[in-house]
Amino acid sequence: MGVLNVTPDSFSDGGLHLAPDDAVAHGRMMFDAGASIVDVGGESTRPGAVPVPPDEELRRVLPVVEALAEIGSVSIDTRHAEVARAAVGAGAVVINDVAASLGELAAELGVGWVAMHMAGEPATMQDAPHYDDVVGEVLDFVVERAEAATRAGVSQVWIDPGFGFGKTADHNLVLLAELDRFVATGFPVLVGLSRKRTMGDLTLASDRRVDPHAAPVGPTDRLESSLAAATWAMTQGVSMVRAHDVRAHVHAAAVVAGSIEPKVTTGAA
Ligand code: HH2
Repeated sequence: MGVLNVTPDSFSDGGLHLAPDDAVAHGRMMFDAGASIVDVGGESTRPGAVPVPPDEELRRVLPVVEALAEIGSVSIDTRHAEVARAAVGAGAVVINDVAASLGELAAELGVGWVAMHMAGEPATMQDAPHYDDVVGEVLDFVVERAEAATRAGVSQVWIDPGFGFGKTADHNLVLLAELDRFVATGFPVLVGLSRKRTMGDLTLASDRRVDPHAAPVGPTDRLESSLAAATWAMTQGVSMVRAHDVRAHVHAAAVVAGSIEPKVTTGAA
């Protein structure tokens, strides 16, 4: 799943694709690089993000969804029912729902749905995240939502632990370590780890073992760490990886798939 944020303030690609033509060109590039689906979002949900009024979100995403839906499968990354409804009208086939509250709408519209876990709201979710049992609580939440959506008639439901959404780095790492418990539910699992802060934390700690004054590792310098995390997740059995650097992740997926099920993958003699 390629990430396409049509926003001025997303944490790693904010402002890069604000003009619809630029966004569509980037989406096309991600399809060409092997993305199965492009995830279009018009509101940043990074920690501390200011909410965007739905009419502005719609203005950003609709022309982009409409154009990309002509090329391939598009998901709409939104928390707002009216945005999801209009995006599906424009051709989106999946609602990527970071608040996991639009399952019934997905059933009504006959589209796929991602149930992601978020503790609280983006503006405040990183203030003091607390869980007694982070894996158990996140798992119970997404499974309960996924089962309800399935009962409501959604035929394609993914569950997503929501890395970085009201979670400390330790919470994220425990969730990553225990991804197999999500896979064991039988629901396909989606993970979004690409360029996130935990990648920066781990790589900075590694750099500082060599140089105590090493500078923090910014979002666009987190490709290798993101790939390592995505590769781990794929070996645990996740079904979809949400990523900014599509070609690199598709290559990683090809190597994981080839290692799990060896077969000839090139035409070379
Ligand atoms: N992460 C982000 C946004 N949407 N959706 C799912 N299902 N899972 C995720 O982990 C996820 C998501 C945040 O990343 P990004 O879109 O790059 O940034 P921003 O929220 O700043 O636009």
